[in-house]
Amino acid sequence: MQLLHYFRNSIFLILALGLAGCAGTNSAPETEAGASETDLSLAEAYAGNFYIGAAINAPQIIGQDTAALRVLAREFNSITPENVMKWENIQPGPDSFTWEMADAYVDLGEQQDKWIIGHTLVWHSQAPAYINETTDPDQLRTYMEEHIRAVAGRYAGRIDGWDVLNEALNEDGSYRESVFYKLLGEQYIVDAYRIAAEAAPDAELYYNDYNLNNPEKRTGAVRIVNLLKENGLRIDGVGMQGHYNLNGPPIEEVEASIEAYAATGAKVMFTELDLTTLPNPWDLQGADVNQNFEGSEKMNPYAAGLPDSVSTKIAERYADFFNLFLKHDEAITRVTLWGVNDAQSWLNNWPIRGRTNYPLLFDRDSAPKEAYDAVIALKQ
Ligand code: 9MR
Repeated sequence: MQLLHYFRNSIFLILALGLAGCAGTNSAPETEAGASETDLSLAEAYAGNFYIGAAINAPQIIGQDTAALRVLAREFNSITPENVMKWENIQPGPDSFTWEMADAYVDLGEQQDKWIIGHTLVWHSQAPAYINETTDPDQLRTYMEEHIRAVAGRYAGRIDGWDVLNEALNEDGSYRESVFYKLLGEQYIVDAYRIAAEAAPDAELYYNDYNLNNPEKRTGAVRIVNLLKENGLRIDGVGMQGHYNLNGPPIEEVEASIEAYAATGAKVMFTELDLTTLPNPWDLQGADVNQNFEGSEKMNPYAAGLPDSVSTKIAERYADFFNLFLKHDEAITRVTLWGVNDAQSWLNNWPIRGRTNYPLLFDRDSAPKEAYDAVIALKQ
């Protein structure tokens, strides 16, 4: 399936290049995004390497954010639902499902011929109260099984890859004490992947987490992959979320994790890439995390615009990461940005609400940024 997508992309690329050649490129019309139509888009430029994805939100799914949708159509060939498939949104009660937005998400992906990701089946966060408040292991196992069968089963053959389990590890590589782990132990992981494989036999199945560059957490993720393999189960890839900043993590740490996951035989994906450009209160020496930083100018330094020097720093950091991804493109099958444009980014509201952040490749008007140019330039 994935090969087929690559093949289709390559054909598209050859056609596009052929047309460009015939038309004569000098008078190329400008697109809304500012790029020339005969320039390669991100998806086209990286078609031989890996998918280029974006997380999309509700206004985009329902067609309200038209500028973002134009960029999505042209620049990306994979999508992830930022929020609409989370448990509390899709199954708020044991017997109630709200399929509308998730259905619209998959329809959009099919209309635009995207590699469609499902996010996420089992996660301690954004789970409804009836899950978090369960105290009976059998009841919880049944809830989890019904949820995976219903959701993964509904989109079987349409969703290409599922984040089956999300963020199940602590930073030291041990298992997070989620309600699932507390009541069911490690077996819940084995069960989740067995059920997902049955419900969506054609979808790739992933483990997804943040800070997977961290050596201790890396060990935990490798343990999960091996646990599944030892149980005769399928795990197709490890998703490194990639919520990074301008200084950390070190590229070498990220590379060591790519190599460790690839060595297990799993594909590697960057599933939620963004680079925060704002200060983090937890990085400040002696900062009181309970202090309220909302509205603080010190913590929101670029509210009126980004200085060129910082824009260039972001671009260089993106280029460093994409160089690394290209170096490991045999293992890496997808790089997904956590949003189409800066306006949409969760980082405007985390860890402090209401800031102006610049973490993605397109600006608030969905125009390509210096970082976009830097990423494209690696393929020219
Ligand atoms: O970007 C998402 C934000 O809009 C939601 O409020 C939040 C809680 O559901 O989740 C954010 O996305 C998270 C993703 O699902 C899992 N990894 C971390 C992402 C950023 O918090």
